Amino acid sequence: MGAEQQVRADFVELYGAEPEGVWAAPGRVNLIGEHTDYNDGFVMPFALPHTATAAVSRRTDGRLRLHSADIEDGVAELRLDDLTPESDRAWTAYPAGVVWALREAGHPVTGADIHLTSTVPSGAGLSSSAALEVVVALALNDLFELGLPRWQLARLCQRAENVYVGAPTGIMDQTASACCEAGHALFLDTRDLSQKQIPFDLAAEGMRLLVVDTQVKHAHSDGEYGKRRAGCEKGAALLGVDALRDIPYAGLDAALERLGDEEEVRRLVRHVVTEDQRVERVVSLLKSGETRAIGPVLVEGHASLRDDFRISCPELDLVVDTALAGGALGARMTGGGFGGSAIVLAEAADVDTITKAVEEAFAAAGFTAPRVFEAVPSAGARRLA
Ligand code: GAF
Repeated sequence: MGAEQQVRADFVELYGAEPEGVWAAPGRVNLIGEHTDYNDGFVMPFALPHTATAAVSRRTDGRLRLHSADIEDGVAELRLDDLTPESDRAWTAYPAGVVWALREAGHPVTGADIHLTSTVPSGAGLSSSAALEVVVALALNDLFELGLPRWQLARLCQRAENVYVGAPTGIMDQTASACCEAGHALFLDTRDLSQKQIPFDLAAEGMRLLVVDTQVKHAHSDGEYGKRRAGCEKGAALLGVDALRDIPYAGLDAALERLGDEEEVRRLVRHVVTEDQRVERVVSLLKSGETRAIGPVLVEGHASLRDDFRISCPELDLVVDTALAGGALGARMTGGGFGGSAIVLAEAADVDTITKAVEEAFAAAGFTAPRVFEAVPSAGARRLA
């Protein structure tokens, strides 16, 4: 049975009737542009083939029933009027938070039965939470005929995560899940959410992009992410700008000088300003067909996250160092950091050697075996049935 049929059959067994529809929303990999999204900067994610899938029906009685095939928790039954920010620490906070955010914004959602399942690895920095949020938002947008555009669904999902779940994340992951297109990376300006789909078909050029999930679990609500964000906001305030996006690359040295002995803030500012510039360089290299030349830019990005932003970890560094020693074109950590996944850009012919080298290096270091898979830029959120 395919994933769509399975989720439909499970819905019938749980709730005793056919769902009104089935939707899917993907996880993402970020090619470049890390920790720039809450600084009004640039990002460049693409969607994974891995998705959260939801079978959903409307209710009219103010109740929300939630079930996940991936968690042995039974059906959670909630009343819409009782949904309260930061009251739920379980997985249900993501879908419930979306319902809360829609209603808080005045949209007439009167209840739902929802059954979810996901193939996006969780805690791997691949946006499993955003996939859950976006699939629910898209389903409710369709069923209640809310007519909200994708970017606005992404904003509401971000609000669910920031306020209801309590994680101070930016807008990249939800926009990637909602707006990416197959065969493309999404060049997103997080200030005004303007977007460009950049063709990104590595297979056609004899290359591959590997995701290496280090199996080191990360969490965004645990404080370190928030500290980096607060440090960036402090930098912007000290420099008298709305957001670090407003510091041009050419003005970086002068800005760093003005920050004087604020050493930690200086490092954060240097990362964000140089990272925005790296996104622009990658976009222009891809546009001019120089795909292999993005490799060194990815490596620079990793060094900046490791040394200036200080959010890498030994496992991520080992992936990057081993892949580069094995002939990769480029490699870097991806996502929020403190664990999660790295990406490796390589010639197709080198993939097996690099994968083996990374696995052996992990074994030699005594680390848990990593999970390695190829990432193909895939479709964004969609209705399946
Ligand atoms: C996490 C966050 F959710 C994103 O908003 C982004 O800040 C990313 O970390 C770092 O680039 O995925």
